[in-house]
Amino acid sequence: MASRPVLVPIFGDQLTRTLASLRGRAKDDTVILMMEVWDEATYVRHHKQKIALIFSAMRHFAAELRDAGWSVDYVELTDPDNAGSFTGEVARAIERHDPRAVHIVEAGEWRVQQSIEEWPDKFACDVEILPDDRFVCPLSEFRDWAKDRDTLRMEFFYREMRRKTGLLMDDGQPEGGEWNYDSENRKPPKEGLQAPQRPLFEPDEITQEVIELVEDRFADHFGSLDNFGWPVTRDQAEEAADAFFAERIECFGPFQDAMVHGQDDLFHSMLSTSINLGLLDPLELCERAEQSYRDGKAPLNSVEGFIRQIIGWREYVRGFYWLHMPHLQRANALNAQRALPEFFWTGETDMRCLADCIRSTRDNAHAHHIQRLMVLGNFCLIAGISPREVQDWYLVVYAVLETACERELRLATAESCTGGLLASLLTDVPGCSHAFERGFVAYSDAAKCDLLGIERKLVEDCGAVSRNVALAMAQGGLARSQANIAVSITGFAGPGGEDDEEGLVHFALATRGKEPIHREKHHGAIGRDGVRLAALRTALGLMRQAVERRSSAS
Ligand code: DLZ
Repeated sequence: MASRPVLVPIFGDQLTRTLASLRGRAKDDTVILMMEVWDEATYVRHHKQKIALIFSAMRHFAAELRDAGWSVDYVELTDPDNAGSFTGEVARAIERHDPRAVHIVEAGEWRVQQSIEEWPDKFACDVEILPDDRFVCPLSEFRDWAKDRDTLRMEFFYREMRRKTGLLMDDGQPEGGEWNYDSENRKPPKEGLQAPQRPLFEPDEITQEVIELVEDRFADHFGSLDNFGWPVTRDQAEEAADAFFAERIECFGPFQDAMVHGQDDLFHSMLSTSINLGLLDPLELCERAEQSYRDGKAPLNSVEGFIRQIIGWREYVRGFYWLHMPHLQRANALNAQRALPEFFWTGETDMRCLADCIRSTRDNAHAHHIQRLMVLGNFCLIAGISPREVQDWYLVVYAVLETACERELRLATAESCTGGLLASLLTDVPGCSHAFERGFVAYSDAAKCDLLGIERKLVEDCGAVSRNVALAMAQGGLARSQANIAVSITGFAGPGGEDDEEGLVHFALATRGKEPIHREKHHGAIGRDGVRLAALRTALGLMRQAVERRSSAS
């Protein structure tokens, strides 16, 4: 490589050779960076199969890129110098390669996008964040569509996408005269209905190694690795798609709402993991589905239903997510507050449909849309289960408190701008209450001094939102509690005074017998909710690192 290259980080759900950051790039001027990082694998306690699938697909993709002549710098989870986060790893790669620029495709998750938006300020080289153009509807288009509507009906959005792509259109009208054929898609299963087995892929050496890694490092995560058979390469994903179009699409529509005990997937395509990782192109799949109909191999109701899942629901949920984040994370329009029943972890319930869906999720790391929405989702809606708890089950969270419980650690919080939100989050988790020792809400300067014993002069000299006050808050929280670990938050959630930097937040972590740690974040004017939510995430991240590194004895 003659001159300073461009560094192209590729995340685990960007495994596409035509990714915007690779398109048009010269191989001898590019270093691709792929990173297995602890933060991603543990920010929620992902299902074991999900971690194994992503790491295996990443390793296979790296090998495929190298075979094609790309230079790939791949950091494994077990690398002793692994920094544990995307930002930390990009920083290390910048030291190794001295690139003239970093080109990154925007993240699929708000949390990760927040961190990459900090890169231009953090790194000395140019950073270019490119739109992810693997979707039919760019986010700006979704925003325009949503702008003047009272209600955002998926069905109307879907019609726009049909018009835009021309899929199943006939001279400007929907093929067959209707936009939606769901009324034909609710057939009960006939006695003895048997779907063909979808292809399961025997783990090769790479996958086997990753499975062992996951068993070793993530032994206490939910789910089983016994049935791992997901496609981990583009070739395998295409084979899975071929089998769906040859054997199952015909019955997919009619039996879409059916469930048969012992046949977890029935006629569902099971292609979403490959689409979401980037191994399959969603539009190509829709075109193949349409072709099956045009060739007389699949009925219109099946094909329309399949296409609606992809250019309708998938695109709509993405647009809705970005439109409403970060508020969506804590939204609870029906004020549903009931805790998630214990049987969601064990599958032990007499309600057979629920037991089947939970067992299937544990064994396969997957629930198709009928299991997910019609059974699990409907149960949670009717029972008034807190949406946050349901989301956490899907993502399998609870990391901080569970680890603190296991290690018999006690936590304390000292909060200013988050006004007790962190304490509230830590008391949301049933069965772990004893790990949370106490919370101080010290919003005013006087409260910081009275409750946490901070000297008034320190607040006057440094300002309430400062490194020194954050450190003093965390140390005060530790001194005035029985906790082993205390975290503090003080910041400007905005809108504030002229001199206040909106979105600036200082954090500190105090651990008995250790030097306290300070962190500082500049979130910018992302709104009061946005700053507070981002602050919660950082504080939880600090706590998680602390509880994972400590046992109660230390
Ligand atoms: C889900 C996941 C996991 C478990 N681990 C990694 C990882 O170590 N490295 C990586 O590049 N991607 C991982 N992913 C997928 C990311 O979470 C996903 O790319 C981001 O959430 C997108 O914003």
